[in-house]
Amino acid sequence: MERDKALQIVKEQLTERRYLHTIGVMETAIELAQNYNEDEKKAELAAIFHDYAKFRPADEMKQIIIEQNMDNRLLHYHVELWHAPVGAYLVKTEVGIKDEDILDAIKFHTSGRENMNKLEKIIYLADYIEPGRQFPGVDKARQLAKTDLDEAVLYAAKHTIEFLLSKDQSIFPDTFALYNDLIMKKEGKQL
Ligand code: DGI
Ligand code: FE
Ligand code: FE
Repeated sequence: MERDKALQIVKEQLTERRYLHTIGVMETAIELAQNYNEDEKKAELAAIFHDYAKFRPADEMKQIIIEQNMDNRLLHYHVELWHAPVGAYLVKTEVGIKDEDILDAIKFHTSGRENMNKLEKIIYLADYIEPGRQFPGVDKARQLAKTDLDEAVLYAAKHTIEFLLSKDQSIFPDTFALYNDLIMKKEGKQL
């Protein structure tokens, strides 16, 4: 699908602010794809559609999670997590994107997971560091992203966990799985 067509479709699903965020994620994801030898077109489309379901009502997302037999742990965790897997489903059924790599990158963009592939990491990270993001530490993440994809993803996972801890929020286990996975791979390299 052409970029302009994809942007036109997603624009209808989003607020102006969230659309600008999406453009930022798209540009960042393409840069990361170039830097780390990933398919630029897949990165572009995954980024454009990553927040497709962001404004769907919680009831609708809950119903889809149940009816489509998705990971039912999601229902016990924060509603903010739901737009990622539900987005992957809706991008497939409503938009007609069938590429499983793109759909997985959308599905895991919020929580992350163990053993993420390169495209998943790129979307996860682009979402965290796109130019519109402003929070303490984002520049460090942007710097790491230039030289070491895993280090940058680890930094994002770690700081997301810290952020959620500081707000007394529950944390989805897959985020810890991502953190542990990258920390252990790093230890493995050092030992
Ligand atoms: O959709 P975006 O805002 O662009 O970014 P995102 O998909 O990474 O979602 C971020 C939101 O989700 C942010 O407010 C933190 C929240 N979040 C991510 N993982 C968890 C979580 N919230 C809880 N409670 N638990 C999580 O594990
Ligand atoms: Fe999101
Ligand atoms: Fe996003």
